This record gives sequence, structure tokens and C-alpha cells, in this order.
Amino acid sequence: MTQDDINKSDTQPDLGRRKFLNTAALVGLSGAGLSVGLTACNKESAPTAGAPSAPAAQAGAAAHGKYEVPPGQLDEYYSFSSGGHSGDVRIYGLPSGRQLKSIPVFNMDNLVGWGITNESKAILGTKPDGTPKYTTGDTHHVHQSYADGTYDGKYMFVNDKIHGRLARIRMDTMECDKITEIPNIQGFHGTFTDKRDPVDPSINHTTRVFCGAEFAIPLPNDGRDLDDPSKYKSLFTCVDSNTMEPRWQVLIDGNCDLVASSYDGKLACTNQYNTESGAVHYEDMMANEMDACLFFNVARIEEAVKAGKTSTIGSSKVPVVDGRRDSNKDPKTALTCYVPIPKNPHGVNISPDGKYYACSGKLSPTASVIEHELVLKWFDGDLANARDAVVAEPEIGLGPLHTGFDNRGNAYTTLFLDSQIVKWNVDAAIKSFKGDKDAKPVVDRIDVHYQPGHGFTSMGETREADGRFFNSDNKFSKDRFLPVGPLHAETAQLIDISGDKMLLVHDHSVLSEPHDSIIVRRDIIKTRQIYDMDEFPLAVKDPAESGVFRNGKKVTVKLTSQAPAFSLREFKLKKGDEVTIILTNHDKIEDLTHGFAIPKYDINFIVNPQETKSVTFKADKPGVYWCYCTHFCHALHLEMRSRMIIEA
Ligand code: K7E
Ligand code: CUA
Ligand code: CA
Repeated sequence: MTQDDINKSDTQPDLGRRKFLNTAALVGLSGAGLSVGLTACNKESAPTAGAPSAPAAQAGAAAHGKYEVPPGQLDEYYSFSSGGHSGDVRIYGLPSGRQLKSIPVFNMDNLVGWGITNESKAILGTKPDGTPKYTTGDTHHVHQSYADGTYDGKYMFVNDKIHGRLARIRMDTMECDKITEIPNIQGFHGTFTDKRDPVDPSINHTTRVFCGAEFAIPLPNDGRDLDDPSKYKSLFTCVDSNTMEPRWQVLIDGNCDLVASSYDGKLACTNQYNTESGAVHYEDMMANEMDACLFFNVARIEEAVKAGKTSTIGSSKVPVVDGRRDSNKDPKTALTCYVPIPKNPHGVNISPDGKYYACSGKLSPTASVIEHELVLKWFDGDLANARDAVVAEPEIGLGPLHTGFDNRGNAYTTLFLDSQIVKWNVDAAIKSFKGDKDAKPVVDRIDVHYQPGHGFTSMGETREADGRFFNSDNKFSKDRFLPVGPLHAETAQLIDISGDKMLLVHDHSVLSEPHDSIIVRRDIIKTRQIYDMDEFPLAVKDPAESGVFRNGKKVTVKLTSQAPAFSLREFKLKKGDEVTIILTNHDKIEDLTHGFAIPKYDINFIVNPQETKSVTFKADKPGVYWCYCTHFCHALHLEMRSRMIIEA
């Protein structure tokens, strides 16, 4: 690429790409028999979608200095973000967009030794040979534990779509402490913590995590029914947030996608784009005009489990209840309620007042507003038709996906195809749906760059939504940052939503490929900077305990670190030994971390202040190996080593 080419790509208007994506997407969809809805809407929103816009950077931009976080000052919010197929969870400060940390979860991480230390492998799960069972993961959704309808700062949960696992991260250390593999599912996508118990009023905090499986599979998936897609099914799973064991599963018709939970604890829900149960081809999944938002009556499901109205699948012992349509025709006993929603919806989010769910149409230009009380009314047998729980369905633009809320009754939905965020008023949408011609649901629009996936507001998934910021996690960044080869950085764009007009505050680059995030006020999060040595059963509490302890071929090496030295200058082993090294960091000073790398043995990990970690390996290569500190800790950091001697 010449300098000229670079300049050209710099000045290329963003219109080109939008047109391309719009057209390409629409052609692709119409080929598969797309509904009139989308075409009709295209006309309406064409002026906004197709109009030449001012150069991207200026459109709707805010005066920048107002949001600057000067050197030495701290951000007001944490943003916790899934890393997609990187398998990690990232932490950013907002409004600055500074990246603070990547928490290894399903990925292997060389810096902290995740997937290398015995402690992390015990959490990840291992194969018989002691290596991690899986080394890949795909994190999509992060949600924290709640008390009284807002974050309690204790835990964060994140899904792994590839292998169907749920991970828990403790918020005091911001490290993963448990991972559960959910049986009999594939494509574990949406997840959400509950906010209180549906029955016991004293439990006003999170005790469950709901998990939706997107891909239907034969049950059990052991080679049977391979060629009979009508037998492929999805399960909705409830995991105990404390033990992290699956409590129950619901067999459903259609599929799960995103998940939401109600503030009163009574309902969980998932949007369904595949009510057709098209098992193999995506055209099959687009046949119906209406798909659904599927509601789960948590108290009834748990009664049914208690009463033993359950089955099990394969070797799993998790009780499964029947949530299929035909088994739940009588609302008064139904475990599930299928609310019809157009068309291949994606995204379901509950408003901070707990009253409404917004479920986006994706292939329909609409967001459907479902009233929580009316769904409960259906379960009481007092609402004739589940569809009557839909109280608004504003046309908001093309490719609507995810919705965030402010504290003033407004919703902000990402429009993937239009590359916009649309602000719409929930009450106006309800009035308009009732026939009020003067009610105008759409309040404002702002271009984002480009193709937003998730969008989320500050504290917007809690009762303490504060209506200050909206963050748009975009899927394409093209010309927003210096090019770095074929794989571009992703853009996150921060938008000030505190006024009538949305204002673009700034872009910050994020590594591929975030999906969902939550924005949490910083006062809620209380972290520890130093461990308690007693938390680690293997801790080498006194440097004097250091040494090599042999039991036949099994050898334990105990050592400690204190800047700038390890307690053993050298240790001797024999070829063929099965070695476990236990290292305790005796430094008590905040930010004084040491590393421990063993050349040619593929070992590297850190120990934070007062932390203990261990690694196990076979001493199969005789020679001298300088184990050295990898984490800068002291002026004599380079000198901080221990000599591992392996005799032939
Ligand atoms: Cu829309 Cu996995 Cu949340 Cu990505 S999903 S964007
Ligand atoms: Cu210890 Cu560097
Ligand atoms: Ca569908």
C-alpha cells in the first residue's frame, strides 16, 4: 500500500460501506424470502440510512474535554466486557475507555499462568493426562450478581458458547473461581443472573443463573437421531450461583438466544428466532413471520422439580421438566409462555423499572415491548392470548438488536444494518400502539461506526440506571483507527445520553471481539490488592520451609519469593522425576508481583502479593534451566533467578 492509497482510504466517506452492507444484507435476506416488514421499513428509514452524512467524526460529536479523565484521575465507571472468541473478559474504565485488565477465563493465558498452574487447571477441568480439557472458549455475555435490584459487587458470570460452560468471576480479586459445563446443550448463548427469589421474599439477591442453549441437538447427543432434525431440541438451564451446579433444565420448542430476568424473580425469558425448529438450514429458520419471546415461570418450574415431574437425559442427573408448547397449553399450570414476536428476534432486555421487556425484531424493523404484569396475567389464566402481552411495537430502523435504558423512560437500541443507535420513548411507543397518532416513539438517532452489536447504558441493567452514558460495541471499525493489517481493531463508542440529543463522546479501540458489556459505578466494586496467605492450603509460609522433598519419583519443590530473590538459589532433580513446584510470594506490598518461568518446560506464571501457586511437570530433559522472574519487580529483577539442575 502506498501513501496515496492510505490517504484515499482515510478520506473515503463512510457512506460507501454502509450502502454496501445494507444492500448486501438485504439482498441476502430477500433471497431467503424476507418479509414485507423489512422492505416497508426500508422506505421509511431510507432518509436516515442512505442520506450522505457529515464526516463521521463530527456527526453528533460532543465537546471532548468535558469527559476527559486527566492524568492521575480515576474513571467513574468500570465496564466489564466479554472478549468473544478470545475467551476472556476485559475491564475498561469509563468514560476514558482505558483498558485495565483482561481476565483469563476460557482462554489460556501466559501472563498469569491460566491453564498452566495446577490451581487454574483445577478450575478449568482437565483430561486424564492433566492438560486442560478445553483450551478454547467464546464469551458473549457478562452479568453480575444482584442484591435489591442492583449490583452487589460479589460475582460476575460469563458464558462459553463453544463448549457450553458457565464461569464465575469473583469481583474482589477479579479472577475466575469456578467453571461449570452444562450437560446436553450446544451453543450456550444468553445468560442472566436472577435478581431475587420468586417465592421467598427474604432472598432478595442472586441465587440462580439462567442459561439459554441456541443450537438444537439430538438428546442425548451420542450418535442417535443424526438424520432426524425433528428430534433435535434445546434446553434452558438454571445453575445455582453458589454451588455452580445445574439445578434444573427445561426442554423447549424452538431455541434460546439472549436471556433476561425479571426484577421480582418470577420470570426469566429468552428470545427465540428459530420457532420453526429449522435444525440444519438457516432458510428454514426464517420461514415464520412470528417467532417468540419465551417466558419461564420460575416458581412453577421449581415446584414441578420438587414434585418429581422430571426426566433425565443420558448420563446427566440434572432434572429436566417439559416446557414444550403442547405440554403447556393450560396457562394456569403452564411452565412456559410463548409470546409471538416478529421476526427472528435478537436481544431481550428489561427496563430498570421492571415493567417492560424490549425484544428486537432483527429481521423486522421493530422492537416489541412486552409488559411483565401481562405475562403474569397470562400465567394466571386471565389473558386470553399471549400475544396480548405485547403493548407496543414501534418501527425503529433496520436490524435492531440490543437495547439499553435510561432512568427517564427511554430505550436505546442498536441498529445493525442502519449503523445507528435509535432512542425511543417507551410510553410514547405504547400510546402509539394504542392508536394515538400524535405519539412519536422515536426521539433521536445517532450514527455509529459501524454496525453495532450490543449497546448498554451506565447501570442500565439495574434499578439504579442513571441515564448518563450509552456504549456501542461495534462490529466493524474500518477507517476509525490506524490500519493494522486485515484484522481491524473493534470500536467501542461512548455516547452521552444525559440530554435530549445523543452526543458522541469518543471512540476507543478494543481488541477483537467484544459482544456484551455492563457499565458499573466504581463505588460498587471493592477489590483486594493483597491476598491472605492462609487462603492457600499449599502456602510455603516460612522461607525456611523451602527445599526439595522427595518421595520416590514424586518430588515437591517448595520455594518463596521476596524481591529480588527466590528462597532457593538452586534445586536439584533427577531425570524422570514428577515435579511439583510450589511458590509463595512473601512480598506484602501492593503491586509487587513476581513471575516464574522455566525455559524449555513451557512454564510461566505469576504470584501476586501473598499468593501461592503450583505447577506439575515431568523432568524429562537433563541440564541446567534458569528459572527466572518474568514480572518486573525490583531494580534487581533481571538477577532474580533460581537454577534448576536436572541430573541425567
Ligand atoms: Cu448479539 Cu452473542 Cu449478545 Cu454478540 S450476541 S452482538
Ligand atoms: Cu521478581 Cu521480577
Ligand atoms: Ca424464525
